[in-house]
Amino acid sequence: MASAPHTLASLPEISRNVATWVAEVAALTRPERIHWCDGSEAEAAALRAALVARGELQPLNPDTFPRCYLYRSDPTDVARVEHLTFVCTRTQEDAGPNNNWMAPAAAHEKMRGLFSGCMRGRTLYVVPYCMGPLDSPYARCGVEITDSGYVVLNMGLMTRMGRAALERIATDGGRFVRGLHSTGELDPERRFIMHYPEELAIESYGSGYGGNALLGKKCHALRIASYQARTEGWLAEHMLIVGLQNPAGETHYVAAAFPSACGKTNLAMLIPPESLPGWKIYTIGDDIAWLQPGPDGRLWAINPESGYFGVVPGTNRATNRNAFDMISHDAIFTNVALTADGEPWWEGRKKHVPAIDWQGRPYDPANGPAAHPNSRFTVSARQNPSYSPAAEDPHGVPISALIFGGRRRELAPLVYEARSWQHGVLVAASVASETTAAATGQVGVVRRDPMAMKPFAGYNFGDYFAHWLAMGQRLARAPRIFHVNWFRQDAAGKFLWPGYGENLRVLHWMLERCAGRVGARDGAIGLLPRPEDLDTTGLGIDPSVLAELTTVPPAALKKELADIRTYLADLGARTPAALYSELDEIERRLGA
Ligand code: OXD
Ligand code: MN
Repeated sequence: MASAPHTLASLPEISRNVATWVAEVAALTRPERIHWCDGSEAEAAALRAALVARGELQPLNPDTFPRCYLYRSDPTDVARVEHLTFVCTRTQEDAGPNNNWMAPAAAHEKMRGLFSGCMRGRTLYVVPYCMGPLDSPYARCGVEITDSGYVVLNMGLMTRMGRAALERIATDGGRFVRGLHSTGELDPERRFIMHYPEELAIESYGSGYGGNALLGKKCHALRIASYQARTEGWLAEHMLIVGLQNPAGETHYVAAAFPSACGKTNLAMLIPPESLPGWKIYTIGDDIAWLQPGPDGRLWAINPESGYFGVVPGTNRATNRNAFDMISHDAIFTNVALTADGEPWWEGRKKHVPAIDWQGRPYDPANGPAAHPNSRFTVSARQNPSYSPAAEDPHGVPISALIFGGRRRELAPLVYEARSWQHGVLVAASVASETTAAATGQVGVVRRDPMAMKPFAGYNFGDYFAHWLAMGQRLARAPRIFHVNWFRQDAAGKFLWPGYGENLRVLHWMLERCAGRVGARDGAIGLLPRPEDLDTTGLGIDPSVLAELTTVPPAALKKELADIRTYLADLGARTPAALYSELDEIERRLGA
């Protein structure tokens, strides 16, 4: 698995398979020049300078935000476009009702038309990358061909990019995920994100926005990888990975899946509150986990990424000091506002006021938020004060608990535990959450988002749930499964739980459950903490609020179960019968 010493070879000489594909793409797209990325700092610096000279990047205040840049995307291109994202398997049934589908031949033909001659006058960048530590048996490589310098800079932060990745491709037998990307004309009518899991290929045209254009992230590490993981016996999930060290010095790792913009980055770099002294947090990843059964019967996780592409609004020293410090140097900001002295500004930033909005206009509150609600930062994970060296471990970290959750005003309690792996798979498959600005479309509507993978599973959800069930059978020491909801509100719309660092109290309960040191109440929905099981010292939370947070009104649960049953049935015949048995069991316990 170690890199081959191709140090004397030029980049195009390292892998014949890559070079052949680059030549084919160049013949189709007709670029003015081709640049093979070596991933060096000198290369990134030259590219930043070129983008600044062309007005595509703007340096931010060098005293307060050294080596930080602002990038403004096209105002019609600010989020993932789920309605223009396709999974192109041979049969529509394999993509499932959870994906838009197009037959591979038709999709290739459509994309060929769009890509034909699209890089005339532009540079074609060849971006070899490795998802996961370069020496990890679990890492997988890809090559993105793009005509966007912004994409190259972001891929340089988000992945292990350059010569070493190309060398790994060569030693891996020349196998890699082929990702072809062009910003095209940024015309929403000519924008498609196509995935061909059976061919390990991606084609993306017409968008320069993160999740549509940084192909290593959602397209490769989730959609293609989830498909590949099923055939190879592992899991590619939309999960953060975090290590929690308790005051006694024991460290446990948990992985947590929440839909986009529901606080994964905050949880991954949580700051323990002063009222919980002695805890330490170690971040492994904030968005994606690749999970493998280990020889010891436990589930082991790596973070395939090496950087964060996080939501900016709401970040401040009180909500997430680590994140704030991490983005105050060497960061790329996308679609934030500017202060008069050239600092980035976003809603929730306590200091200063915006002068210029995210579209470059003088700030006027009548135009809406100053920063786009889905404005982002891109930084290397190494800048995170809580970054763990274990993120570089080729074998990953062992997972004690899996956590699922969503953003729900009502119904879902603060936390509960699944009774078994099979029950946990139902809990995960039933996740529902209010939509956020991470994808285009209406915000705040509750939708089902199984395992937080609705936009990212590269195959039929029925098969995906069956794969999850099968994985449990291969794990002698499977992680326990929990569900959380930090977002429960009272009738007046006030959040019942303080969230952020205080979420550690809930994580503490989970770890104590894993160690068999704390009790729970057996409720119909699952195992819930009794008031005395949660450490709420110093929180000043009213007992009635705590009671509300940890109970589910039976009538509402009954309705929810009926809704889940309909949802699963609508997914079709491939939904495993075991999930219906789990629903029957909850209904039986509810006396429904
Ligand atoms: C992301 C997303 O960018 O989930 O991570 O949209
Ligand atoms: Mn995400």
